[in-house]
Formats: sequence, C-alpha cells, structure tokens
Amino acid sequence: STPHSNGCAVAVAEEETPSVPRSLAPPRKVALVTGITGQDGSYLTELLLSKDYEVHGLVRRSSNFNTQRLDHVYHDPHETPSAARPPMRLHYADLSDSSSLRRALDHVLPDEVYNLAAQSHVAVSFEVPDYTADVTATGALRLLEAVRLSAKPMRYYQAGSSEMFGSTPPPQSEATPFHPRSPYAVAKVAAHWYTVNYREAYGLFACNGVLFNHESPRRGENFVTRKITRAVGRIKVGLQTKVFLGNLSAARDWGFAGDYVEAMWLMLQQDKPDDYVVATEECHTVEEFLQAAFGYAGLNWKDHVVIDKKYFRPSEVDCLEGDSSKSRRVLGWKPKVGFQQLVEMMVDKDIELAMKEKVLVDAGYRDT
Ligand code: NDP
Ligand code: GDR
Repeated sequence: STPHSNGCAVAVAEEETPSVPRSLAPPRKVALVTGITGQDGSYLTELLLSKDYEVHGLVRRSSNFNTQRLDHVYHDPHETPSAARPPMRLHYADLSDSSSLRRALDHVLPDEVYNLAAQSHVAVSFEVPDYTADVTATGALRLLEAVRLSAKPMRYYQAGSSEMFGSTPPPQSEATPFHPRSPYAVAKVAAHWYTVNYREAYGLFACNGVLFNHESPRRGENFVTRKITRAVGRIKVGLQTKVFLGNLSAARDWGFAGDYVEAMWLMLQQDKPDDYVVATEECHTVEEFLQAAFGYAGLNWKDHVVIDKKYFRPSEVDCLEGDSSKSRRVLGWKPKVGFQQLVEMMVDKDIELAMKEKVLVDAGYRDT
C-alpha cells in the first residue's frame, strides 16, 4: 500500500514510469510536533503537510476539546480508507511525563522533532512559576533525553524566545547576553542551554530558534495583540465597549506566525545544527498597536481602553527588537508580512468572528 494518504503524486508518477519500483519513491519524512494544538503548532503542521510530511502531534488531556486550530487539517481515522495512512495523527502525551514522551518517540520514530509545547504566557508564569519550570524547562530536557536514547537519529528544534534577552538592550542577536525577567523567560533560558548542551555532549542535531513575538488570527486571546483585535471586532459590532489593559509603553518586534514556522523548518534542513534569531527587525509599542488596530476599524482607542494595574507584570521587558541577519544570510529567511498587514489581517478576522457572535446574540443563543 502507498505510504501517501493523498496518493495522487505517487500514483501519477508510477503510471508514467511503470519501470520504477515503488520502493524507489523518496520516503515520506515524519515529524513529531509537541504543542501542536497551539498557534505555532497549527501553522507548522500546515507547512509540513504542504511539504508532504507525515505529521504526528502530541496532545495533552483537557476537560474540553483543545484541537480547534487543527480541525481543518484533521482526517477522522474512521473515515480514512484503511489502505491510506492519515497525514496527521494525534497522540496523548504530556511534557511533564517522560514515559509518555519516550513512548511517543518509540512509536512514531520521527525524522524531526519540534518542541513547541510550553506554559507560554509570561504574566501567568509569575502565578505558576514551579509548573512553568517543570513544563517549559524540564519538559524540554525530558524530550531531549528521549531523543538521545532513541535508536533512530532525530533532528530537534527547540522553541526559544526573545524573552530570554529580557532587559538586555536592543538590537538583540545570537551574540546578545540573556537577562530573563520572568519565570517563563528563565525556564526558556534553561531549555536553550539544555539544547546547546545535548548538541555539544552527544552530537545531537539540535537547534534553538530564538523567535521574537509572532502573532496571527490564531493567537491565544490573552496575549496583548489578540486581546486588542478581539476587542476591536466586538466593539465595532456593538458587543463590547471597553478593553482593560496594562503597560502600553512596552515595545515588541511583532511578526506573523505563518512566516516564523518556515524558519523553524529551515533550521532543521541545514547541514549543521545551530541557533538562530528570527525577527522582523521592526519594533512598535503596545500603544502603536492600539492605534493601528482601532484606527484601521475607524475607531479611537482612547475612547475604549481602560488601564488596569492587574495587567502590569512584577518585572517588565521594555523593548525587544531583533537582529535576524544570521537567519537571513544562512537560512535565506525573511518575513513576508509587515506590521500594518499583520494588524489588518487580525482585525479583519476578528471583525468577521464578532459578526458571527452577534448573529447568535441577536437570535438569543448567546450572551454578549
Ligand atoms: P501556545 O500557547 O499557543 O501553545 C502552547 C502549546 O503547548 C499548546 O499546544 C499547549 O497545549 C501545549 N502545552 C502546554 N503545556 C503542555 C504540557 N504540559 N504538555 C504538552 N503540551 C503542552 O504557544 P505558541 O504557539 O504561541 O508558541 C509555541 C512555542 O513557541 C511555545 O513554546 C512558546 O513559548 C514559544 N514562543 C512563542 C512565541 C510567540 O510569539 N508566539 C515567541 C517565542 C517563543 P493546549 O492547547 O492544551 O494548551
Ligand atoms: P509577551 O506577550 O509577554 O511578549 O510574550 P504578551 O502579548 O503577553 O505581552 C506583550 C506586552 O504587552 C503588555 N501588555 C499586556 N499583555 C497582556 N498579555 N495582556 C494585557 O492586558 C497587556 N497590557 C499590556 C505586556 O506587559 C508586555 O509588555 C509572548 C509569548 O508568546 C511568549 O511565549 C513569547 O516567548 C514572547 O511573546 C516572545
């Protein structure tokens, strides 16, 4: 049976060149993605599927379904013909459970492992520091150890963060020292160095992507960009009047998540493993994001934003702006979506979403 569930390309090639045995068809690459249900996981899965990978995702147990971002690429195994293997499959595992990681790797035997799972919210990490360290730092160590002990060589990607630079002034590059400012950022620094250490100690093909903030219409709703664009959508259609925010003067280098997952993939296609900063090299304050998002919808942010102290962090990261020249030079990567385009993409989607909500509210099926 064909290893390709969509089968088309292989079937056509075989018909045209019947003398080529099936075993000579290039083997389909297999990727294992942790954090597949998150923003980046969904974009990376789309990218890998478009490159004809077989994608396996690790999903943690939740009391609610948590696969909404993947629904459009999910094939129900019950509806997939038995001869074909679904191109994307999900398995239960948790970064806090080494045996589950080991079992998943042994079962899937991937060529590439992308570790995107984390307790990824900076403000929340001050509330659950111990848990954040366990999942975000020790979780990476558990996965690295599982990769190291596997019989098959695997390439490993670690989702590093610009938060690791913390209070070190911009522009930040691979040579910039880390000064993390939250339990999340400290945990990411540990994961970064575990990855470097496994590369040096065991010769693992392990890469750190030090990615600056990247956003999209799929961004979690409690990160500031999406919180703002969700509010813009709902204010625009009359479902909400105010949005409560914290520090508006923090500045971030915001890119589009769809562009950033390409850099992750590129890192694992190089001849040698290395660490790379990925950034747009353009920096804006939260206030500028507000201006752009509300302004695009024909609204004035000052009429709707209320400052609430509870959204200020015990220690803040004031300004992140990346120097991604190494990624551009070595990987040939560059962002395709700029700041204004990103804002407009998110506002458009969130106005559309709010209009759907409004239909339900007006029909009495939902509260505002
Ligand atoms: P999200 O918060 O959207 O996704 C995090 C993912 O991790 C989710 O799939 C979540 O599952 C999963 N997860 C959380 N805890 C566990 C656990 N204990 N075991 C298994 N899975 C778990 O993050 P993003 O997609 O935005 O980011 C991806 C990665 O990149 C993260 O590691 C983040 O820290 C890092 N990063 C992100 C940047 C950004 O700007 N987006 C920038 C730099 C780094 P569930 O859906 O069940 O919650
Ligand atoms: P960040 O993203 O901390 O950079 O981490 P977030 O969007 O949470 O905050 C950005 C800046 O906005 C300020 N801010 C607020 N933030 C939130 N969440 N909610 C508010 O109401 C609010 N008001 C102001 C914050 O103080 C901060 O300065 C993200 C995550 O994706 C990490 O996982 C990732 O590693 C980094 O980006 C790079």
